[in-house]
Amino acid sequence: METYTTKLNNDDITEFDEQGYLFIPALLTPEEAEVLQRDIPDMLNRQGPEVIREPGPNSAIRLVYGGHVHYESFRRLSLHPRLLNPVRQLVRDEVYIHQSRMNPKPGFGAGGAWTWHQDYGTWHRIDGMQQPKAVMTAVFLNDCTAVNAPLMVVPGSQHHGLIDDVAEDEQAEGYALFDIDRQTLQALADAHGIEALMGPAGSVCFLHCNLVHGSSNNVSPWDRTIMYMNYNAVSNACTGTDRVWYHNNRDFTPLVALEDGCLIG
Ligand SMILES: O=C(O)CCC(=O)C(=O)O
Repeated sequence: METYTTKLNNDDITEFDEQGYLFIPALLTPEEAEVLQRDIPDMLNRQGPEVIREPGPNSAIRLVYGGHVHYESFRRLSLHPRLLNPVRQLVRDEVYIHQSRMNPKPGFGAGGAWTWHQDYGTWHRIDGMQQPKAVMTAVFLNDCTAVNAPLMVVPGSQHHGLIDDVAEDEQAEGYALFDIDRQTLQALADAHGIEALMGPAGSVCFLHCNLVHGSSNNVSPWDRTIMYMNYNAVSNACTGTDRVWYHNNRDFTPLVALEDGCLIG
């Protein structure tokens, strides 16, 4: 099978360093995506504190943390060489999982918006991550299109470093989100534009943890599920201990990749 396999080329790495993200459509095959999709209903039925709901009367599920611990399929995904090896190349270090979370973004307006933010803001201010040497991987579990609230990014915005937050928004219990103010977003978007990440299930985007990103609510009838595997450099292990393991994993053991066929073998 010819794939992007397990190694990025220099152009890929340059693109990531310049743009703050690298999008690889269909990095996982439809069969591999299907293996992951099978565990979505069970994840959505979980009752633990790792399940975060939308605020207000809506109560749809906004995030489910810790899937790489609770499900064999996602454990294998977290160690998949097509994710793990590129991430190592991008952070230039061995990595561990800082956290994983699934955002199901359900249709018919139930899946809420994400205001513009950088994930490093929370990880630095709350989890004690010292440097922005972490990479988020967004693994599409559904097709992401123009109409089902795709993830949007401001290319190159990671070069501006950690942007002062306006407020910590407690829009979902247990999940701090440091919004970016309007003036800053306007300037960044005018300078760099905004890109929507779209592709079939199995596509993967590697995102710099300081990249400004967000999404609108999903008014389409189609769910837009993305699994985020968020890796941190081992040399950059978090010092904070306030948050539970599924927000701020304390096991910094360098991850070892499985075989390429690990999801379907
Ligand atoms: O999946 C989305 O639409 C946005 C999620 C997000 O920004 C995040 O989890 O930090």
